[in-house]
Amino acid sequence: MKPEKIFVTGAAGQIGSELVPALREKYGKDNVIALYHHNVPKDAGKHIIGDAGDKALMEKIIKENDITVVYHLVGILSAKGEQNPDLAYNVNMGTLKTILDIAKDRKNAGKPIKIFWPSSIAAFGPTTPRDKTPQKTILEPATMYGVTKVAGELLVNYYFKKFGLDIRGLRYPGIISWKTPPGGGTTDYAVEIFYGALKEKKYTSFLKAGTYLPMMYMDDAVRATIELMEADPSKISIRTSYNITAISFAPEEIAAEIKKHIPEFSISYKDDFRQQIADSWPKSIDDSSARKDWAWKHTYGLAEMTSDMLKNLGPMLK
Ligand code: AKB
Repeated sequence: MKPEKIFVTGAAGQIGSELVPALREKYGKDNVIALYHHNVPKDAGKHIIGDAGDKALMEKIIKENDITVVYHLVGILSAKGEQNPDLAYNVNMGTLKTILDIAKDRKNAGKPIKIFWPSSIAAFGPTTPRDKTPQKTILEPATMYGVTKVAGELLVNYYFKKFGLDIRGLRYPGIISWKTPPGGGTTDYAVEIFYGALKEKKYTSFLKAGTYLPMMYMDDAVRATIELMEADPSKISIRTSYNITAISFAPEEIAAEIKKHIPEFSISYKDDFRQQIADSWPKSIDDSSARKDWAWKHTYGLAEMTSDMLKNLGPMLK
């Protein structure tokens, strides 16, 4: 069997920068092409610099490299999206439609492409039940980012039903990682707090104490993404995007966990516009469909994640 030929857009982002090496490890370094917009890392490997909204370029890359799998990770996150809603709409919706249309043409030409597309807990909104948020529930987001996630979910489901494209998605919770910092999200406090703890032994949270949000360590997020894409299509009962989660905590709880390693650490609070976004999102998620359909299981709890973050980020900041 010919190896999968994989194309990853948004490769410099928080998830892309860890998913690309994981895919290269699994499928071979020459079989994974990364798309960078401007931030090209030193160890970029096989890559192309360009804009995911450039349809002609995307078509050329996919055709010339006989791409069979696309991880379309390009996107503007929640907080940045509220500061520039037009940008969030154009980037998030425009690039997704471009990739889907190319995949449709390729399928018609007998060259099907499997696609991964990330949704988010931002698809939910203030009218959604906030505890153990079910897979099927009210989707009335209060952010432009969330609007693009709901519209994106409906669009990928439409292309699956109407054109038979194999598209799979996850509603990611906040992702915590040490290799690349996130940018422009509401859950980013849970990463920034580690920088504050290690550099200054203090951190001012832009979310209030008591703000619970669903979260996941990057190792689990990368594994979930690859496991979903490797699952037999007969196991995939949800084509909009799967609820997925690992842990739920509030700022004071992660601070208490950090304090176990750095006793002098202290947290203070000064909330900003991101509080309103966080207040519109679930506190915890019911991901039983993912657990049942393709055996999703997280491995990192709050304690394991905190010690791994401190162990890895510490030397990087020296
Ligand atoms: C954000 O905070 O915008 C993202 C997300 C939950 O999708 N991390």
